[in-house]
Formats: sequence, C-alpha cells, structure tokens
Amino acid sequence: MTIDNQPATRRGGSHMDLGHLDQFGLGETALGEFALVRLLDENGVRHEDERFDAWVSDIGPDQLLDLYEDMRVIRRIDSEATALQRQGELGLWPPLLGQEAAQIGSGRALRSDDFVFSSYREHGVAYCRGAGLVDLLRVWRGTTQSGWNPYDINMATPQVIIGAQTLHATGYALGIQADGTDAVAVAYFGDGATSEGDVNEALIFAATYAAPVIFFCQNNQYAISEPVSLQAQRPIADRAPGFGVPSVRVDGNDVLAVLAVTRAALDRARSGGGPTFIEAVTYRMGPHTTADDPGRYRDAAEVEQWRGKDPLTRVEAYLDAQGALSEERKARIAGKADAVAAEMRAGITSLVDPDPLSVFDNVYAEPHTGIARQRDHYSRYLRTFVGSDGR
Ligand SMILES: Cc1ncc(C[n+]2csc(CCOP(=O)(O)OP(=O)(O)O)c2C)c(N)n1
Ligand SMILES: [Mg+2]
Repeated sequence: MTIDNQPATRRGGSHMDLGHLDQFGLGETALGEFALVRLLDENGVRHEDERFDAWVSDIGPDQLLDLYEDMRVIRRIDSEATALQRQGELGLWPPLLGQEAAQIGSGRALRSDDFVFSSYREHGVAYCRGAGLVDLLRVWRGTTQSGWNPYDINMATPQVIIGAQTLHATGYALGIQADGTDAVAVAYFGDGATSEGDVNEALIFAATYAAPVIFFCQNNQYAISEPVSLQAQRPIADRAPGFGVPSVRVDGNDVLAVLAVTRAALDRARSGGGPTFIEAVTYRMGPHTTADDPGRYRDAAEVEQWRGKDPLTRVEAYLDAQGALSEERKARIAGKADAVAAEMRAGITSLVDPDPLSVFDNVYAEPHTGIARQRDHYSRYLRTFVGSDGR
C-alpha cells in the first residue's frame, strides 16, 4: 500500500475548514440517502464532492488498485477463517463480509503512531495495522487471550464487551493530549454499541476535553438479530452533535469516500479540533458470527439488495472503465489471496495448545490472592482428568 498518510496540510495540499463537518447529520438533510458522502456509487461511477474530493486528490487508479487489493485480500482472509471454523479449527469467527470498504478505507487512512481500539469484527483494520495472519486467528482458536502485543502495532486487543473500547480510546486520546503529540485514537464499534452507556459516556468526555479521538461506527444494520431501526429512530450520526461531537455519514461500502472522511476527521483531531463521529453505512452480508443463522431474522431479498452495493464490485467497475484493471493484475491479486489463505491454514493448524493454567497469567500485573486461589482450584480440577496436567 503506497498511500501517503500525512494529513493534507503536511503534504502541502489544501487545508479544509472542518467546521463544515458540524453541519453533517444535523437537520432534515440528515435523513435519506442523499445525505451520505459518496464518491464512488454502486455502479462504479465517480461523483464529484466539493467538500471531500481534496482529501483523496492523491488517489489515482494505481492507489485505488492497492485499496482494491487490500479489500480482496481481507475478503479472502475472512472466507478462509470462516472455512477453518466450519472445519473445527477455530471455535468461532465473526465475519467481516460486506464491510471491507469501511475497514480498509479507514484503516489505510491512519498513521502508524495512531492507536486503534476495535471490536471483534475489525480483522481488516488489524491487517492494515500489520497484524500477522495467524495473529488474527489465534484468539478464535482459544490458544491465547490476545493475538498480538498492542504496542507492536498500536492496536489494542479486540474488545468483546460492546462499546467499552470507546472509553479506552477516549482515555488514550486524553493521554495523547497530555503528551502533546498529534497522534489520534480511533474507536471502532457497531450500530448496536451506540445504545450502550459506555459509548455515550465516551462521547461526553471526548467533547468536553476536545480529545483527539475518532468514533468510527460501522452501521452494518444489525446488532446480532436486532435491526438498527429498533434502536435508532434517526440516523445514528444524528446523535453525536447532541453531545457536541460533529458527525458525518458516509457510504461505508465506498472505500474512497471512507478514506476521505477519515482523513478529514484525522486532520481535525491532529490540529486540535477535537473528536469526530463517523457513521459508515454498510451491511453485514454474513452471519453475526459462525454461531448465528441470519436466515431466522432477515429476508433473503434484503441481502440481495445489498449484494448490489458490494464494496469490491464498484471499484472493479470503475477501474475497468478506466482500463486500469488488467488481467495480469487480477491474476496477481488472486495469487496473493491464495497465498494468504495457505499461510493462514498452515499457521493455525500448527499452533500448540497452551498450558490450561496460563489463562490466569495476565489477569493482574502483580500477584493476586483471589487469582492464586482460582488457579489452585482449577489445577486440582484438571488433575481429576486423564494425565496429571489434565490433558
Ligand atoms: C456489554 C455487552 N452486552 C451484550 C453483549 C452481547 N453481544 C455481543 S455482539 C452484540 C451485538 C453488537 O452489535 P453491533 O454493536 O451492531 O456490532 P456488530 O456485531 O454488528 O459488528 C451483543 C449484544 C456483549 N458482548 N457485551
Ligand atoms: Mg451492527
């Protein structure tokens, strides 16, 4: 990926007045499709946008091809992991299918010194941060409690407690502010998470202290089986301005638009402008996790409708029209996706099971009598099974 992630101000490009973000999501214009920021529509037609074009002026066909390749690769990572779960190699997997543009567009906008706090579905963002292929999987095989050292890739261990990571991100952003650097904390969460107290508390703190944090909400239309219409009578992006956090609603299946709005929000945070809330409107094409059957709560017709908005197809259509997607490049991307899948499979099946008692190792940094008691109890329990270590 060759995109220069310096903000436009440092690239010598135009500095946009981000006060305009305050307007998005407010008033009647927030309702309906037309309020979405969209640069590349579902047919692959590029639309001009005077507010956001400048943020992607460096993205020509070559750079778009790189983004496309990333999306193809993470789609393959996702389908391979889903297959590994079905074959009994992983305990569970939360698929990202359909959300590739939201994750690559935002993930590729970040600098390495920014810090990501994600939920469990952001495998594409973790890929952008530099997580190893097997590192993406090992938690889901149950062989570790964190796939990576957060400080190696500046991304926290994915959070399963819905919405909690928005508080972590806001706290980290206050730390950035105290340090006086221009890094940014980014919290990824879902539409369902916006109903959690944690997210609302994080928004209040972020607004109060003008913290350099981005709230990146992937509205994939569902919180497990609950449709977003059940918990949001207005677009989710409309909530943030009430807290004093400007918001923007973007077509989450448009990688170019997501890149543009994320860059704008990053620049705003880096230059002391405080938090931004981004609602990326997308769709979870697969199940909530491999333990879910979405056929029980949504119509096939709805899924078909969203299939027409596929984030990869529109980029293909655009690149094809530009004559930029050669057969040779297509083959190279397919080859990379195959290699990635093979590396995942070989890596995950060769992982060694950990000592069951290691589950207690990192609960506290210091010795803790309560944990020591539980460890001792579990150790005695394990000895009741075959073999002295319970294996
Ligand atoms: C505090 C908390 N409550 C409930 C759950 C159970 N739970 C797991 S995922 C989920 C839905 C989250 O939906 P959303 O925020 O839209 O994210 P998505 O899974 O769609 O990416 C719920 C309720 C949880 N993990 N944590
Ligand atoms: Mg959701």
